Amino acid sequence: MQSIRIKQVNEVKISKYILKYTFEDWNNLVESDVVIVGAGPSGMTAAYYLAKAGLKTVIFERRLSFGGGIGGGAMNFHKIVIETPADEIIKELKIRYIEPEEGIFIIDSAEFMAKLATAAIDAGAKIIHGVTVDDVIFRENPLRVAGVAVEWTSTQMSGLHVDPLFISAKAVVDATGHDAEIISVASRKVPELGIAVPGEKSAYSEIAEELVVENTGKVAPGLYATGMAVCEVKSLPRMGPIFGAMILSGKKVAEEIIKDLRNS
Ligand code: 48H
Ligand code: FE2
Repeated sequence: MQSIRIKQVNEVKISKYILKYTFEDWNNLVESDVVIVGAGPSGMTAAYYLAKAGLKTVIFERRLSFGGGIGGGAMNFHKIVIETPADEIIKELKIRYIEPEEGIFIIDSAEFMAKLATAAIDAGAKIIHGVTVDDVIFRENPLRVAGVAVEWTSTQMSGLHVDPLFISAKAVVDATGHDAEIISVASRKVPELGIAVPGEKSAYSEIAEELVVENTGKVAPGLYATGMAVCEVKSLPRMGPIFGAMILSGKKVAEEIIKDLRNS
């Protein structure tokens, strides 16, 4: 058997390449068009459409994985339910499905998260893992959210007080899921934005899906809600393990931001 010749690389070279190209990316991302917080279904769908429209888009994700709640599905079962018209998005991303009845689509959770991530990345979005967003930047005249504060998740977990770095953005998207963490912190620390976070309601799936999509969008200048964060902010019912509204909401928030940034 022929032996495989592997290029020899020493530790210093490995470190230098990682540092050089990481900092190149961060120096570029520090002034982004759009910061999305959370790589769940809504955040990754939004990133796909925003990057496709040519906007410099970054997702900061607290965990070291993609997908948010997708992987957990319902009680860890690996099938995901999507309903029309969200099938247009899964068909665009070439996600395989079963259609047991007209308008209902069953897909695999692993394929769903992998293909959403691939679509966002191929369109040009960056996904940075292991980073938690814990605050916003705001500006007056006119009053607006102008970016975010970021910290390593591991530093946060250590309990040490370490100041964050700041990333500027023309639009910040809260795609953090049930807790609407970014909108909550903005509502608490910048009360003049006038945001209230009443909290989500119990399940009522039939109406919740449409309500989430309808209520997706701007909550304050520069700050947008998508996915389950919309339920938290607009006091809407949850829907349980059905994901059509999450990706339709991600697409809608992207379209709204594209329109707002073109007009400004
Ligand atoms: C960095 C953060 C931060 C932070 C959180 O929960 P997600 O999957 O969010 P959505 O809204 O795209 O999808 C919701 C869906 O998964 C779900 O829970 C549904 C449909 N529930 C219905 C029901 O009735 O229960 O993803 C959010 C992501 C996660 O990956 C978090 O780790 C991440 O955001 N995240 N990342 N900084 N401050 N907070
Ligand atoms: Fe959930």
